[in-house]
Amino acid sequence: MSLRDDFERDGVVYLPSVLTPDEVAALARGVDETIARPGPMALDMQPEDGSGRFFEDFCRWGDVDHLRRVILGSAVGRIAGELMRSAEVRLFHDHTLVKEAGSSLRTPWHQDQPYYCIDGTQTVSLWIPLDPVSRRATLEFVAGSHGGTWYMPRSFQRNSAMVFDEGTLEDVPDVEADRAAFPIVGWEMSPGDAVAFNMLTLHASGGAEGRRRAFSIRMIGDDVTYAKRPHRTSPTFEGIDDELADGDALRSDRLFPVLWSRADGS
Ligand SMILES: O=C(O)CCC(=O)C(=O)O
Repeated sequence: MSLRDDFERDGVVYLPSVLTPDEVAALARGVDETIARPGPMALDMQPEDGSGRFFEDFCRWGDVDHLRRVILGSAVGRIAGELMRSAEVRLFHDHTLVKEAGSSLRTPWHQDQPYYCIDGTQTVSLWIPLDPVSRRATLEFVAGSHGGTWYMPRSFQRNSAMVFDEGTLEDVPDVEADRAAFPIVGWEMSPGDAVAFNMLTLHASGGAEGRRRAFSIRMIGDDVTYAKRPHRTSPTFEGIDDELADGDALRSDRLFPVLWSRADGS
């Protein structure tokens, strides 16, 4: 079995040492800069028990040089192209996710694609920790859950329906209540390792032990198209409707730059 077969079957694979030490250091500097200078979509969640906060920011590749350098210059585009069997790979967006040491905030079970303005099957997200992550605190997945069902996207803070009207999609199953009933996978990880997963694969993570900085690079392949949704997506893309109509391929070099193509890369 190849890694690509595993990715297609399980919707997730573990990839050790995807980034070089220099790239890990650059991403860490980029994440520090992002926290110091949050963007318009940044969220800062403080748990009620006063433990460490959970900081998130989206789409910072355009103005944080260290992030852009790694996204455009590392192996991530080629890896995505091979996993998705895509002739071309575009960046969809980046997502910074930092849990401070001791944070009790769990990331609830969810799929990513229902939060987004895209349809299609050639999707992959690389979640890359910049600090060591134990098996207990790591990102976990329900293997094979990318097979077709779309679950309702909900706000992590308020649990309210997002993007689609309440009641139009079924709710995420209560995986935590019956973990033994689901094929849950997850890996202890070192800085610069990645888990690569389809944007429909159910995933979640525990709170943080030490400080846990992670960076997700989300990439799309040939069959992905723009999908207008009834409500605001997360993230949003400024000016997208001036460039793309519902159903168009995401061919905007301004918003979604090409990271790799088979002709260049093979
Ligand atoms: O870092 C986390 O806790 C969650 C990550 C996640 O859900 C994602 O990258 O899609």
